Amino acid sequence: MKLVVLFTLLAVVSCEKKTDSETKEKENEAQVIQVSDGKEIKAEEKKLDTPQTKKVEKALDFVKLKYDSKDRPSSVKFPGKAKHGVRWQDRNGDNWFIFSSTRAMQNGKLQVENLYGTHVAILDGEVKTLRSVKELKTECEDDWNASFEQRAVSILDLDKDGYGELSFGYRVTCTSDVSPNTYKLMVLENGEKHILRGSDIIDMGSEVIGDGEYKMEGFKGEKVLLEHLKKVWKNTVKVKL
Ligand SMILES: [Ca+2]
Repeated sequence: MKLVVLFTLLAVVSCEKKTDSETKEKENEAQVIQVSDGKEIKAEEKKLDTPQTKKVEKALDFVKLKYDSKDRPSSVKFPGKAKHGVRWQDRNGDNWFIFSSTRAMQNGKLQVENLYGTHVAILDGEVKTLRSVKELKTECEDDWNASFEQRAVSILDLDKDGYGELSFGYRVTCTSDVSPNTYKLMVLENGEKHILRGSDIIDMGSEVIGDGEYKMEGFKGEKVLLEHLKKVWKNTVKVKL
């Protein structure tokens, strides 16, 4: 009789252990299901916009997309008139970056352009402006000019964190003769801006002016982004006249 009780007790304990084990498996299954569910992932990712958390979460695929202004939703707002744009998908959703400009008068007659860059991301119908960049006409007695550098544009995900990195640049000048322009080259990632700011090099054939020196701003150890931007600087800093 005692043996029967002992076996019964052992069986109960064993059964309880098995039940614990099964429960753990079910929890694991539930986690897997949650991670596999695209909607659940998106709901989680909407909260993930801090550098501290973005590295540890599962990333959506970064994909560069074809930009077509006809596809651009009316909810993508930007100042002035669009000059061109780029588009990509990443963990922020459907990303649009619009290069635009407005016209401003200079010295009462000549028209100059104010430049704007606007990064808008759309996720599950929610529209967010992640970063705006602008270069406005400043006080300038001579000719003021600002223009985007098309050769500097790239969209990559070099650090593989699921957030696209948009690089672009523009030149600004206030001068009445031929002299180096201020050159600003930047990379935007998930609303953060890292920039190289300096002056460009003018190649006039018989003479080259400017040193192409720059200073770094906004870098906090993003080595891969800095190295990329340095290469872009080297490839785009010179202007041939
Ligand atoms: Ca990235």
